[in-house]
Amino acid sequence: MNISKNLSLVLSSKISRSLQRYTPIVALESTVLTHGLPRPQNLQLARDMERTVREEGATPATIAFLDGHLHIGLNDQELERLANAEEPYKVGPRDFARVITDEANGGTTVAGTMLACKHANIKVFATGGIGGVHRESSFDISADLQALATIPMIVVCAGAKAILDLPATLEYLETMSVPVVGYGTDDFPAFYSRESGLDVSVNLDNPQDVVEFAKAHWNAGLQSAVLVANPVPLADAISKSEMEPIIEKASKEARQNGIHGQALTPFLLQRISELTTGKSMRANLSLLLNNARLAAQIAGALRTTEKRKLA
Ligand code: PSU
Ligand code: MN
Repeated sequence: MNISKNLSLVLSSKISRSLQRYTPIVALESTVLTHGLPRPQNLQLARDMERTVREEGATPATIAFLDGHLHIGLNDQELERLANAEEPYKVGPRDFARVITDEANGGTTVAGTMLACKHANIKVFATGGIGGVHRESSFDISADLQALATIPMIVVCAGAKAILDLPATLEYLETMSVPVVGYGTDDFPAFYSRESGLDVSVNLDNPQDVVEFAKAHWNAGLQSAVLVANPVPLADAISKSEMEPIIEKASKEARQNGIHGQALTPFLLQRISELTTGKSMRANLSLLLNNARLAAQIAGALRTTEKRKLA
């Protein structure tokens, strides 16, 4: 183990330029590539998400560890390396030291990506679904919630993954002062489904309003994130009643096989994809792109607001 290792940030040339010129940036996580999706869909998705962000006029920053260095923005060759890496780490905040000292490759979770954004001063981030309180064990609480509680940025997701205890997850977010913005909805989205039957904090339906809301939140002295919950596009949504028995079945299998900790979320996502013969994966891909698009629009609105303030 190399004990003198510090965090080494590697900014891609595009991200360095964008930070200098103050143009909009959207961070993208990479656990979804290393642990959330199978090959080759993972690499395809990574490229599609980056393209979607660019189409909306922002610069994508996929964040990941390569050889123990924290990369902010990957070029295509690096994306490919990550997507095909052998036994990559799943890197949340507590795994930073391990991936650095092992000089390993890893995909950053929502929480890990947020920690990276804090170092790189990136304020907008798109993901699929955040982690939360697991159903089987109320002690299995994703570090994503802790990161949302302490890192001030705008995180766009399609709600929390439906495999979770959603009421408990929302309670936790309330305790940690994380406002949940329903994007064009009063109902907290449940990842594969557009609705969960649970309330959001506020319903906003355009990027500018999201930015103003976030500014008001931070100006009130809070250091927590603003979570934007963007429902999966209608064409790819799966109803709650269709998903629930499948989630129950996958959760039961996880319990029977003693799967827990970091392995639980990837196991459930994969089992659900098998049980729905790929339908859940299509919903997953669709919502990821939808979130990348919205995050890019929000990043654009944020830059406009800040430039106006500077002028
Ligand atoms: N959303 C997806 N697929 C994923 C994840 C989210 O559509 O693979 C990942 C995220 O990186 C999230 C992580 O941070 O799962 C949560 O893992 P855990 O529950 O172990 O904290
Ligand atoms: Mn967990």
